[in-house]
Amino acid sequence: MSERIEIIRGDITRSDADAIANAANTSLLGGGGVDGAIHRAAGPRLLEECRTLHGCETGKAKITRGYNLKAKYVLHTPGPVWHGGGHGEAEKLAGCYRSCLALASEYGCKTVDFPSISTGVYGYPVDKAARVALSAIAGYLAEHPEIERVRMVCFDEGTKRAYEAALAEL
Ligand code: AR6
Repeated sequence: MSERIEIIRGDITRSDADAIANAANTSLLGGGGVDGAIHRAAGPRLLEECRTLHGCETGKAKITRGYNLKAKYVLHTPGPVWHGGGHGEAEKLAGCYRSCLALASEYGCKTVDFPSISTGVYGYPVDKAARVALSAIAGYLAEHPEIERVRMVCFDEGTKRAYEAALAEL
């Protein structure tokens, strides 16, 4: 299944995948980083729909339409804040990827793009996060042929290198 996973450098707000994931917070009411960028690019109707969702637990996901984005759907998932690794961070981070992909399957998406969840403001070390993310994605794809392609859209070169290294280890 790792031939269905790609690592690219780019801006996820420009993605043409069926669905993009958003590294949100539990309020689902927007924030900085990739969350802010996705809300700006999608337009104010995204926040209106998010207000109807009443938040989301860390490690789970909720879906909205994509509005002004090319992507048809946004998969909003609050990643864990890094507290040293002994507080269930890896299981929660894996849950983010699995929950987003389960919603993508349910809504008939064939292609899904992810940002590097939790490795910005939330402080998750990117090498560790990349291994957790890619093993969760690969595990899901092994059981779900309906998802044809998953891309990690990395905003900077260091993040891209970390995901490439983790993909090579799968
Ligand atoms: N496209 C792809 N990746 C991006 C983009 C973009 N346009 N912009 C930033 N990144 P972060 P977190 C990368 O901090 O750590 C928000 O305020 C960024 O370089 O956005 O999960 C939420 O509301 C980094 O590699 O998310 C939460 O409160 C990655 O996206 C909190 O931040 C994630 O960085 C979530 O923190």
